[in-house]
Amino acid sequence: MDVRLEGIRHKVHNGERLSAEDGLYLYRHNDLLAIAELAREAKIKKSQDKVFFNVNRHINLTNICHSRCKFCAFGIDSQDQGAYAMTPDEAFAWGAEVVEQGVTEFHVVSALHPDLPFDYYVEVISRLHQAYPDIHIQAFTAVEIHYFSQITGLSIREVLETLQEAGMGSIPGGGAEILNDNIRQQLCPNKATSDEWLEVHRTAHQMGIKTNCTMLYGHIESLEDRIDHLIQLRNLQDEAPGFQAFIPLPFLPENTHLQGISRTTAVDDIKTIAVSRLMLDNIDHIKAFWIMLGIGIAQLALHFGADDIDGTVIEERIMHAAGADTEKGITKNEIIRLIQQAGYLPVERDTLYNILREFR
Ligand code: V47
Repeated sequence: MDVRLEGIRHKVHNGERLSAEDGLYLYRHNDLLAIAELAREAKIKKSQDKVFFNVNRHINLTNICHSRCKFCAFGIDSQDQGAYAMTPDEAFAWGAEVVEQGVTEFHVVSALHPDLPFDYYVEVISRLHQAYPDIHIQAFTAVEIHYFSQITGLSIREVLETLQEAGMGSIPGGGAEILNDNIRQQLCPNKATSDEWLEVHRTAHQMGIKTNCTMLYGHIESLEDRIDHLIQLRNLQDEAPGFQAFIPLPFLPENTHLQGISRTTAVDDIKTIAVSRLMLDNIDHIKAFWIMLGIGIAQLALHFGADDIDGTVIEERIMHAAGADTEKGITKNEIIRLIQQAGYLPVERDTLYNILREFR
């Protein structure tokens, strides 16, 4: 009998918090099915047999970025071929064209554009919100919010208040990468530090704005760094609750400055989902983002603790620039089928996890 694993099992059964050492032990453990069993137990306690999805459209306003993170294949210079910045009219049209398809969320993220003023972003949100007040706008990662504060001189709270007034409903989880400044210095020195990223989410939560959180893994970080990242998210959630979902993002190396690094393996992806479910006892949802994991692994992830499979997405760009070979969007019926086939109950949700419809 594996005494250490039994100890962890005991904690999971009793709803006790796992330590950093427990998390590392699980990551290094080879009995995938034992880990699955524990993570599934934790998932069932949170969301029973439900697996959530939503119908959303990603709107990536521009790819012109001064940050140029080494892991990113999306951001480019304004002179580079393929550089674009949507006008507010174009951004509006991009959203408007899918409204008939039953979209309940616009997911708006872009890049750290060197010249576009904050007013531009406020205008885009405001126009979408005024025309479609019932569609939730999840917009701008903490890194973008921090950048808006830098270019305007407004505080983080003031930036958030302005966006909220314009119609922003919640904040996505991007830009977290790995919350370790040595690693950020190597990968993404020109954007928010770990503390700055956490501070944006802390402020949002204190204002009652819900947010998500992510972890970019499978590049230069160690397993210890990943566990430390999870614990920082867990600590913030204890201090100022507001994270709705955690989304682990496997690094896709194609077209990036880190091309010598191989893609993560299926075992690593699945373990990361399971360890996240078990470590993040205070975050309700773990999202298997099918765009990055691939549909097959995303489906398997539902047996390893994930209870959300993101949405229909409709035209994703950031991950496809980095070699994601999945479709740019899938239909609602396909999502329902892949959740049902995995033996779970598909539940269409809105951005704030209100249940819109169950597909029994
Ligand atoms: O912050 C960039 C990551 C993030 C690559 O909140 C890459 O519901 C892998 O955060 N390989 C943006 N990852 C996307 C994001 C997101 C996606 C879906 C749902 C939600 C949510 C958030 O994408 C970036 C960065 O961590 N990223 N380049 C790459 N080559």
